[in-house]
Amino acid sequence: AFLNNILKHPTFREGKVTVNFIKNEPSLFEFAEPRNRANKLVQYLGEVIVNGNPDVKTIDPNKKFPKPVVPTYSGDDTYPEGTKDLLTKLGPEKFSQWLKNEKKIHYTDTTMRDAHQSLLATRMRTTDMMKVADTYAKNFPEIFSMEVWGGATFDVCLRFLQENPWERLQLLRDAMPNVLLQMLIRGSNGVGYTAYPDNLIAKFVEQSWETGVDVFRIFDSLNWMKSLAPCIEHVRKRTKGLAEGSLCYTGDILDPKKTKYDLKYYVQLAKDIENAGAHILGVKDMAGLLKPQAAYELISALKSEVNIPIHLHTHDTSSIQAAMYLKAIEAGVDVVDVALGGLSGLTSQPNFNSVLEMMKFNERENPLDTEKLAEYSNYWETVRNYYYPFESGLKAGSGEVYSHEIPGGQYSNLKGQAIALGLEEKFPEVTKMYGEVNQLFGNIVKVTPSSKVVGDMAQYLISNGLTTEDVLQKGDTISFPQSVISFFKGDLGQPVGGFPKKLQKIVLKDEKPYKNRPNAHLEPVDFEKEFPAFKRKFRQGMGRELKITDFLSYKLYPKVFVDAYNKHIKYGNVMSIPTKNFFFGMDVGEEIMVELDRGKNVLVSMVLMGEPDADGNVNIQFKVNGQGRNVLVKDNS
Ligand code: 3PY
Ligand code: ZN
Repeated sequence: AFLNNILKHPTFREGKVTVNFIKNEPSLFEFAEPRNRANKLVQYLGEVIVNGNPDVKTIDPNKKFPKPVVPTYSGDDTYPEGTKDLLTKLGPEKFSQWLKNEKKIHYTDTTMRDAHQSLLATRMRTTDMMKVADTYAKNFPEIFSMEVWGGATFDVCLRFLQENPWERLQLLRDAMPNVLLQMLIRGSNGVGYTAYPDNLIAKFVEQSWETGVDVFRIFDSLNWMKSLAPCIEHVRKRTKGLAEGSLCYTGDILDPKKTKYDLKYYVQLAKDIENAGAHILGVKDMAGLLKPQAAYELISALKSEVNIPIHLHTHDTSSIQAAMYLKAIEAGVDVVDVALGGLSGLTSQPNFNSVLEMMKFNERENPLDTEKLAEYSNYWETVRNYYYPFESGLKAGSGEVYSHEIPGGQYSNLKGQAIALGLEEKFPEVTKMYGEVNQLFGNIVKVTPSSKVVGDMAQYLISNGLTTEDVLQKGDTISFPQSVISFFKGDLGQPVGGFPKKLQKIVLKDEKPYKNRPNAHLEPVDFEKEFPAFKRKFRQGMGRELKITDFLSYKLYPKVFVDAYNKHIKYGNVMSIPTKNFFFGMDVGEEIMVELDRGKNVLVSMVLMGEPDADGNVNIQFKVNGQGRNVLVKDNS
């Protein structure tokens, strides 16, 4: 195919080829190989049929999958004007003032990011989002923003879903051009678990904006301004989007015994965030610890002390967070985060559909079409069936969250990890230990990635039958998890009040900690040199010219990128395989439509499956657009 592209190229045909011809002609690497692509597709399906999707650990053979009903939009093709149009018109500063002056409450819909991150271990696939994205944006242009990107979605897209996160963002942008799209970024840690060089984060922010992000919710996992401020600066300098600098809420400001994170602490942090140039103040209650009365006092204080609008985020792990929203709204909060009913509640956000009902006839009501909204909730509730292997198993709200303080987004992941380590029965002990490790670490802010460090340590102690007391008594004999060592060294920045010195010595042994920004210990990325080298190395297998966004994926997650690249070579683009088939394969006689490329669909049916031969190979017969294709798959069982 490559040779063919050369032979057909006009420069070649005109005989003007120079030494740089191949290097400068990206189109030579765009191969039209539909037959090859269809082969890869059935190869993927065959593997899943015979050996299962390696990401799916438990299968219920009796599980039924009702067909999701996609809601309609009764208007024409044009999109009603929304918040994105307003941002374009006003620019970020004036937009921020507009929001502050709004009387009615505004809503961010987190269904496509935090909701599934917190309920389904982030596994929601782009194809399920794309079925509803455009009509949703048309039916609900009044929405403040759609949180669709960042957090754990970036990693999970590449690592488990074999999707390109940038492609997801681009597709959602195209489908929702009228409303603000929002992402979550972990300050200097970007969308990863440790600090990256400043110039990499700056480029990442710039490309996120170019691809479609408007609202950057920026936080630091230790509430460290030295990590938050540079990221706010990147958004201000490199984009025309909104920098939402966020404080992470932990503890309980009403509890006189919990003095470390009190109202004064949060007010000062909020002022620092405003002074760093944020257009919006985010209050990020990642574990759902903010109680109703505390919310009233916190938001009232912040409203009187800062001049930017306030955007409130929570998780409903305790099941009382709608009450908290009501008090926050009473105190003047500007925007709250909600998830569509079918993906709301428990470790996710409060129920959008119900919060709307709660707000009916309230003086700050922002009325939306609740009947239409119910259709979308129903859609997600039905789609959720496909993701049953990733459910956390949590059945009811839990008051224990106030003692273990596990962020909603971490809970379902931690449960999955515990199962993988054979610790399922011990999960209540893991959560209790999580709370104890937090105290051992000096009561830190816990949100990705600091929360992962606490989780790793808790699991380590439970697996090895150790207590926190053992750590202090015989820590020199313990080989701590790598994330714990890195944390005590300073790789995630400095916690409020510093590290507990004795424990730091025990963990680091002879290694020296540092107190300046992790960036000071990292080499900046040499884009001029590294990007062209990256392109040369990987473009052949991708079958297309590589972009700066691919390079960013690679720099953020080198190993995950290479694994995804190798899978791409083997299976091609699998993102439009229907979710049921992506996770569970196909049944004999089943017929599915798959988009091989934009607008190019193929009809795939599974005809029959043979018995394994002497070498354990199974022959599966498919039809692709009516033509037979055989696939041989080694049965690994
Ligand atoms: C993330 O960083 O992914 C979070 O959702 C933190 O709450
Ligand atoms: Zn969250």
